[in-house]
Amino acid sequence: MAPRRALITGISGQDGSYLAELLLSKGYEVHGIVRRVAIEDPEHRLGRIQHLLERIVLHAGSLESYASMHAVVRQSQPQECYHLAAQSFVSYSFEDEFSTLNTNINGTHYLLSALKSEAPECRFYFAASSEMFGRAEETPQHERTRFHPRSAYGISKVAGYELTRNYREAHRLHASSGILFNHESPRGFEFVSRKITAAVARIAAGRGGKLKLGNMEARRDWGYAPEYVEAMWMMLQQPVADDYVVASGETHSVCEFAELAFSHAGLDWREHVEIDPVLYRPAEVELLLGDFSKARRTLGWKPGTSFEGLVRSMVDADLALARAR
Ligand code: G4F
Repeated sequence: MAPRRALITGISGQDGSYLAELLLSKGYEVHGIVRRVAIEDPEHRLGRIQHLLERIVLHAGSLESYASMHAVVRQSQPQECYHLAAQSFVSYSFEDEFSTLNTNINGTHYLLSALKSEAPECRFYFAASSEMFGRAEETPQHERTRFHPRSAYGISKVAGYELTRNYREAHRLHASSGILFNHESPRGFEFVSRKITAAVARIAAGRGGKLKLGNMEARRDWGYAPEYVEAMWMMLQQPVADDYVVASGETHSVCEFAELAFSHAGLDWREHVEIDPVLYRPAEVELLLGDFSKARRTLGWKPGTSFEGLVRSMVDADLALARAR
């Protein structure tokens, strides 16, 4: 039997690389879309998928161009499409709302439209986000909790979620959204989790310096990224497309994250962390906590890594990196 063919946008990111590994392990033919500059400079820009390059097919394309999305879909003829690419840094979305909205909303629309015309049987996954809940009206948040996004990023994800639902209802696409809460790993430096664990390793290695953080009272529901990509795959194996919250079901503050990370390396966070008001966001999402009972019931998915396990494994990975330098 011919292998199933999957197309991943954002294949060079944290989730894309874990998802590519998962699909390859299941015997899929994996295609990915990356920017032309990445194909020309794989060593620097494709670091997370270096080890997969001989086993996947990369296409040059841009979320900003309908023509390029259409061409990649026509050429690759995917049976499953995972749309993970986005401008995904919430704080950057305050600096440039226009590019965040353009890339994230148009990119999703272009891809859905290309699938509708060139591969209408393809199953589609949209990477929605708990940022859509924003100033949430209820805790924990579930699939029916009203959205109140607090950033251009959150707004762009609500639009992508609605586009996905509309293509499901109006054009009969098998299109699902995963409303994923924060999910981390030793890969990916951009978010507060890795910023903290990398600083812990630097300080533990004697290279000093203070760690500057913004709002340490914000609370997030953090899980382990490789487990979350399994939920994405499970969604596309369902006979009927639907939307699911994927979360750990625990909430912790940034301060608790820092406290645990520093103490795991035998350090006291209070001696090494400074608050920098510049890092505060104009509108903060104060509290996220996900109710993943629908994913557990329907997909049979549940998280396997505790908050403590996640933080410790990220610190250990960064300590090992620092030692190897
Ligand atoms: O790690 P963060 O930047 O992640 P954030 O904003 O929650 O977004 C992440 O999770 C979303 C899912 O809910 C994804 F959709 C999104 O793409 C991304 O993966 O910030 C977490 C919290 C915030 O409250 C922020 O204000 O940490 C606070 N924070 C405090 N100091 C900081 C810092 N965040 C960053 N990035 N850097 C700081 O120095």
